[in-house]
Amino acid sequence: MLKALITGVTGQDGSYLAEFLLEKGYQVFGLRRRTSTPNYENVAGIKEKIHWLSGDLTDLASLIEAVRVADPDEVYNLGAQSYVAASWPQPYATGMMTAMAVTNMLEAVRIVKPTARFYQASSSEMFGKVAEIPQSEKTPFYPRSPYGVAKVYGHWITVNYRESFNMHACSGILFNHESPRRGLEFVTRKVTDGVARIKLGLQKQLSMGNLEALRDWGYAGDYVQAMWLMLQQETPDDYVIATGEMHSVRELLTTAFSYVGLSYEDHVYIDSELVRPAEVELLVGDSSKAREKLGWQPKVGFEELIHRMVDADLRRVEAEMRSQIVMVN
Ligand code: F7E
Repeated sequence: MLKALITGVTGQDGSYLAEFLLEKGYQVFGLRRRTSTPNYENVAGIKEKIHWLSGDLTDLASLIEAVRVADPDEVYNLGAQSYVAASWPQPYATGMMTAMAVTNMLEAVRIVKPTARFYQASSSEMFGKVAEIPQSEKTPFYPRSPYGVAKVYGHWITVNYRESFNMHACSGILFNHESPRRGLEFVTRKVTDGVARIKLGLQKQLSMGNLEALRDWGYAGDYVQAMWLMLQQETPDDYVIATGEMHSVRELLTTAFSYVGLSYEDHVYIDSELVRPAEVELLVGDSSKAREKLGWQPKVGFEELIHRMVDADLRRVEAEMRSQIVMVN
């Protein structure tokens, strides 16, 4: 039986990947760090099937122990401080968790199980102030946030371990990918949750930042399959994963509000605090290498994705309202 170790397993991508690997018959090990209020919401359906290991990405000894116990064939490094806006007020912590932690994880693998295949969650944020449209594996990086800078480090240290130690290490340059499991602070989920609350009468207004930003939004469930495909190749390499379609935050608002018969202009106001110190204006990926070499392609389009997220948030908020009524009575 193949064994996989996932960091960030309770996050959006980690949970979809764990489900995908369990279905393929893998034994899945999940690294969890100690917190006073653990959150297993995303892995609720598979919590008992995951072998939990305690560790912290900033603590090499704990990672060495985790790799020793799991003895994995594949390691997926998805854990990080992943919210771009939080990386300005916490640049050092972001550097530790998003950049240096990659070295820690690579070191743990190199020391304990150098034959294990390694996946690094790299990001389209590395392209930042884009040098060309669309962005491919050959596009130079120009990060625009402490988060983007940290991800560039993570990418290059992964490439370096591949070239220095001949490790099977891959970097997946994933463009934005969303789902009902996306954290509420990210723009798609913030909007779909806001739409549900406004539709159900719990809220009237929604604060937003830059509505003109353009992103290439795909479905997280499609994207985790690309991670796995990268590690099944004989030769390790780096791949852009994207839909190739670009939409603005304004279009996201129109799509989500109109789906429930509302108009975003009646509810959205701009809060200048939400406008970032340096913005990534436009991202759109060219994933032709992944499509040709991995046979990967996205299945869920933009509209369907946003509609699914609105539906899921309507269901969740309605259920929360019902349980509150039950509690009051
Ligand atoms: O912002 C604009 C914001 O926070 C998207 C992470 O997974 O994808 C994600 O990074 C855009 C930006 O994602 C609001 O200024 C407007 O232009 O959903 P986001 P992100 O920063 O693109 C990449 C690939 C990653 O690697 C990251 O880990 O939307 N925007 N108004 C807003 N964004 C937020 N969050 N909230 C707003 O109110």
